[in-house]
Amino acid sequence: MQNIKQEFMDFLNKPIERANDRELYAAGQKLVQKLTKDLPISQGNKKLYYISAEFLIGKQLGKNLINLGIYDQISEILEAHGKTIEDMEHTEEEPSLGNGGLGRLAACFMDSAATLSLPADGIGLNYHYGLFKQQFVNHKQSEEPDVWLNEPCWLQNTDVSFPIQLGNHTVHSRMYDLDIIGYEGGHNRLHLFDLDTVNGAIVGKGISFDKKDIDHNLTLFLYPDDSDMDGQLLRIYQQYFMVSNAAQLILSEEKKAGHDLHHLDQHIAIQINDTHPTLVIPELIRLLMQEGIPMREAAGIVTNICAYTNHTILAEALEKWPVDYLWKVVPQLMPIIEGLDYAVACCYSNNPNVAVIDETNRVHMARIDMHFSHSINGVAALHTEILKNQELKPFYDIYPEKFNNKTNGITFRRFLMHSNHELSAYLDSLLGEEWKHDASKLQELMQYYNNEEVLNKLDEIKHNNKVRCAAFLSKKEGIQVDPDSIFCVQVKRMHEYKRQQMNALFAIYEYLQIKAGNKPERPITIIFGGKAAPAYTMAKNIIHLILCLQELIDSDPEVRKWLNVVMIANYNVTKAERVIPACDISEQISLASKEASGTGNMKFMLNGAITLGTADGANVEIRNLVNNDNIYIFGRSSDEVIHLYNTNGYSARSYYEGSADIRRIVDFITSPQLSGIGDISLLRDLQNNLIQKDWFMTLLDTEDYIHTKLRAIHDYNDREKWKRMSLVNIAKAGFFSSDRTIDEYNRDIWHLR
Ligand code: 26V
Repeated sequence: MQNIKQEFMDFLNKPIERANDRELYAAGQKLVQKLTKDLPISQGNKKLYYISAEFLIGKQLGKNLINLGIYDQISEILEAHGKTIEDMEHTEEEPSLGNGGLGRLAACFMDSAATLSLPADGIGLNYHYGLFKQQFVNHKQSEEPDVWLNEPCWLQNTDVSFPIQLGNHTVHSRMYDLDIIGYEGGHNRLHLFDLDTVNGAIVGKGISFDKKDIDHNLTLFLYPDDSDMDGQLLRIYQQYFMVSNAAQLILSEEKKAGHDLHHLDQHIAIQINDTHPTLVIPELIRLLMQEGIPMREAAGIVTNICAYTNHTILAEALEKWPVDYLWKVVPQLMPIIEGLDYAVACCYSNNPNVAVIDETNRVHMARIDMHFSHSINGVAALHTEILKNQELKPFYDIYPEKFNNKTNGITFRRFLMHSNHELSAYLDSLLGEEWKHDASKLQELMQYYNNEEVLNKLDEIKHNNKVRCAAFLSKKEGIQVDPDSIFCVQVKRMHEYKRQQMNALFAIYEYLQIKAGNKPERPITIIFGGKAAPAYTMAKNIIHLILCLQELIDSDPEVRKWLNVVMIANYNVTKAERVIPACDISEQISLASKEASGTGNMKFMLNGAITLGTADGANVEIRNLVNNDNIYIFGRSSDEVIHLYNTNGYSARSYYEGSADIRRIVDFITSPQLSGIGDISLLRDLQNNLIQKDWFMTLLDTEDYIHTKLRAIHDYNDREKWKRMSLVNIAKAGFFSSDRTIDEYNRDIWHLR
């Protein structure tokens, strides 16, 4: 303790009382970096490289202090001098290196692999302006560069650099490293590649820039707009830049270790996180061929090394690049890709659905992954079954042994210990600290199922978190919410399949009820948060509807007392940590079959919220763990939905015309009340889409959703029942620790030990 304090004071170099928040943060960072230097890098016979376009790592200081075991000490030291650890943490900018679930999963996996002392490095890109920063202007989303890279920074400059051929010229990369410190465990690294010539000054209005100016734009943004050819070329440039760096780094480390490249598969494993890093397969083959290994053998080695994770069945995410584009961006890879296509055609020429290059001359990235990896995994049990039996069935027929499930997980260090200190400390007092290393120990909470004192304390903690969240929203977002209302929370990327629009329809339903004099049993607060892809019009229209509703309700004192709709701008990991512990009802309402897993659902459960959801993704596994009594499942099953798609059997209009209730709430979207606030053309587009198209079948489940949500709100008033449900959810959440997930990846795929 004394040591830590002294070191902290040395770095601060002034009395704590006189330091400002920024200085406290800088000293905290230096302390972490000093302690990290003494931690040896995880070692072993075999090493994993986790390649991902996204690493949504969140702020680093608090998490690192927790994992180093000194969070509480630092907190006490600061408090003894009139400061808090929040003062120290809040000035850190959150790295904008991800979009949603896939990127956050990569971050949780890095934390767990380090905690389990598995040798596992991440490889990605250092996006200067991230995805984008979301603001609301005139009830609409607008996008700005997310300027997150500033001093003092966690990234360390290295002198590692590789030549990368981009089209017809060669650039030289630079590697930045970020320490990944496990919880009382190992130490790994995240390698983020960049280009010195990239220049933020080329960004004009919003997030617009010259897409052809590769040397200056390459690592500016994650998922730059790809609605035109230049945008798609830029995506391929980014992907190749990422994986060529990865492949060269891996080979240089292997050579340094003196390993025989013919037996590379004994020493390394590569996990390909969705299709974005797929080109690592031909790139590694190419580099091995340069080392004198014949193509056939090189392809075999690479297949033994690589494993592919699928994160979505949505067609829009299954990347298919035109051959011409690849000839332009990566001509050096095309002979390899053609060779792989030929190898596949030799075996399966009668099966055009598995060809690497299809009849329209597009290269299917996922197909490269599936032929030339030894493992193909989905991210929840239901999702993996859908991959095997529907989406990827032609591949399952060829390679049944490659398919396996790895249900996602989350790190409890961030989503409980850091985000919900009070609950974490209370669990310690009840169960001891073992759950922090063995999350299944949370089950022991079940012994308190009938213990009134424990139930009341858990409820008190939830209420305290709601008060804290309300204060945060008021201070940082200018949003007022009532901590005594029920908090229904839906925070995630904006997408039609996630059906935020259905939640908005519930809000309209309640609004109309209140206007008709039917008050809910308790005031309801509906909290939204999430970004829409800049080119995704319908997702932006949904945001517009939500923001118009927010204003309509807020300006109506009669309704405001009973119903509140709020949308948090620029939802990110930091805001997630504030809102998740405060949630009562966790909204996981995707169209069944479409949400591969979801990981927010796990975070809410762990923090004692009750899931209101469809039988989709990991919701199914949550239900199996807590039983039907402790979750609200509604809506059509994935089998029914898949059948509707296959038979063209869904007609939104028939739901609209068939129910007066649905008609009333859908009609309200273009009511004078809402169009007086918003843009009638956007609201009309959304309404027309719901009635005429509704590709993600909102109206199919809307009535069931409304009834089930009202039942949940009713049950909330049976306080004893609700408290028990909450306890069961916390107790059963242990399965969703990413330590368990990583253990399974290692056991079945990587074999690092
Ligand atoms: C794909 C694409 C395709 C090109 C345009 C930009 C873009 C951006 C992201 C993606 C992939 C999104 C995939 C994703 O985040 N999937 C989520 O992965 C989570 C972790 O496995 C899972 O829990 C969610 O259900 C799934 O939606």
